[in-house]
Amino acid sequence: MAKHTTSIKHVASPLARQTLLDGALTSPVAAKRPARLLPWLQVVKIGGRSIMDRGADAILPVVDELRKLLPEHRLLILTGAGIRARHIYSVGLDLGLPVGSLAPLAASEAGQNGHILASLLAPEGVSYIEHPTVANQLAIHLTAARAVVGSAFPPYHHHEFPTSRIPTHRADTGAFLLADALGAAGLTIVEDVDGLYDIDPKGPGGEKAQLVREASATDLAKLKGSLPFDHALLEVMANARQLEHVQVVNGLVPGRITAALRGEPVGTLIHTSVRPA
Ligand code: GWN
Ligand code: ATP
Repeated sequence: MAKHTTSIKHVASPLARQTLLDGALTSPVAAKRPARLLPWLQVVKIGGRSIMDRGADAILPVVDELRKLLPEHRLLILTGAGIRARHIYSVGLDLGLPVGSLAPLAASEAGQNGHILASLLAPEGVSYIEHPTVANQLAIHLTAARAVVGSAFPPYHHHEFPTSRIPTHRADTGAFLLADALGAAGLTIVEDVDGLYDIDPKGPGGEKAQLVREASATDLAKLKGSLPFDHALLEVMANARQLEHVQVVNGLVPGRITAALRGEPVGTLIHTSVRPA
């Protein structure tokens, strides 16, 4: 007959017997910089409202530029949501839907925009890949093709933070979280303005707006006023592990995405707190 024991079997692990809630206890084990999974990957986030909603006039030149970049870079192209998400937010809010129900409704537009872009790049072997595929099979897809397209929206669904009625973690935040987690070579955020200005260049008094060439995410987080990206992006940038900066560029000006991927400062560089290893 098997002998029963009441003794506790300890797993040999430095974290086995301590709370995970105390940073002083976990940091000797957890403070190490994570590995770069795809250090050769360039992530490019294409604006939903700023690029995709403009239709052929804006999309086709961007597609042309991305196509020409394929021999030089391996790309994860991520798309944002635009006007249809704004509409669904207003309908959903009117009906009293919680933020966690609104998040996937808006996210589905980011996916639609990705499907559109992927169809246009299909002759180059580029496909739309689903969130679970981005999570688990990105490397094999990028071995088969120079680029793939996905939704930039993070799939928080009912896990979205209820800090506001509009989802706070949108496409810019999702693109950054992915690029940083993968240890990508860079993230370029493509918009319809030359970068970040001191005030909205398309708002009242916008003709006096000054372009900010360089800024830190921590300094920007303290500013009031509108931004051309999610405010939550600045919060996740403050906790970045790999990416030293992102660049916001104007996708309506041919050549800007190409220059940004080559490391040239052609928009606004926003620095995280990460320093070169
Ligand atoms: O549907 O366009 O992925 O890649 O946040 O969830 O709302 O889903 O709820 O793999 O899992 O609409 O169906 O849709 O955009 O997000 O996808 O075609 O479960 O490939 O099924 O995490 O694409 O979609 O919207 O990204 O951003 O089936 Mo779509 Mo999105 Mo497709 Mo995806 Mo959400 Mo899936 Mo998902 Mo849902
Ligand atoms: P999404 O992918 O989430 O739809 P998007 O990339 O399409 O986002 P918008 O939300 O349209 O981007 O943001 C870009 C717009 O932000 C610009 O067209 C500009 O008018 C506006 N904007 C507001 N504040 C600023 C600012 N301080 N500097 C530059 N642009 C600003």
